[in-house]
Amino acid sequence: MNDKQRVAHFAAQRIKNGMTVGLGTGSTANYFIEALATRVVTEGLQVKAVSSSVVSSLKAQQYGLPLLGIEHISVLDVYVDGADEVSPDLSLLKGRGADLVREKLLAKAGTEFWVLIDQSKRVQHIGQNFPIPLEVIPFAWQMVQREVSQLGGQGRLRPSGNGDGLAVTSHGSLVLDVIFPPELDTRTLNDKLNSISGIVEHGIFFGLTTTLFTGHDGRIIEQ
Ligand code: ABF
Repeated sequence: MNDKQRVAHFAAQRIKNGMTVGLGTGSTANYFIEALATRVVTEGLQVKAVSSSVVSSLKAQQYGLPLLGIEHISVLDVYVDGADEVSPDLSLLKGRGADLVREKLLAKAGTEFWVLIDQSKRVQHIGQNFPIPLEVIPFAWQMVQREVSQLGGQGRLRPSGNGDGLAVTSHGSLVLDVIFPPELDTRTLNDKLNSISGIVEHGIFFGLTTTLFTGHDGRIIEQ
């Protein structure tokens, strides 16, 4: 078992009967979905699940987890997801998989938000290893780019997976990946990005994590 699997199994053991659980997206979230489904099948654990992406919905269905449509819920007991970067104040960078909107809605709807990572995701500051993804309304992308450049950001539209066009999210938005000057602190950047018209959502998750579980050399660190 690798650290991502171990941390996902650990978190799945924390889910209690009757909970409504948000399912994240990515390899760690996949391990969590699998571990949770195993408990449902083998222990008769009763949960309702809400998914953050089509891929995770398919995964949940494959394992027989009962799913609610996101439009049917306003709160969750817990949202469980991975991250691309986690800084010491438990701010996150997410969204390398492009679909940010559902992930942030579920993270905010969760009474708790559990973040599952291995040690490779720890950074000193958000944006250290990856640009910040901004999901933008297509016709506004140049206006958004101009506004972020006034903050010192350098952005480019994300190409599609096969490289012959642009990445388009499931909501029909484009993704502008932006490198900001490292001296811009996460709170300030989060506030500024929240206020720019044309940005549907962005990849900084500030002040949302309630518990971080890190798998590190076979151990789980909880904070
Ligand atoms: C998606 O998957 C993204 O928001 C997050 O960035 C990433 C984490 O991936 P993994 O668990 O595969 O490392 O949720």
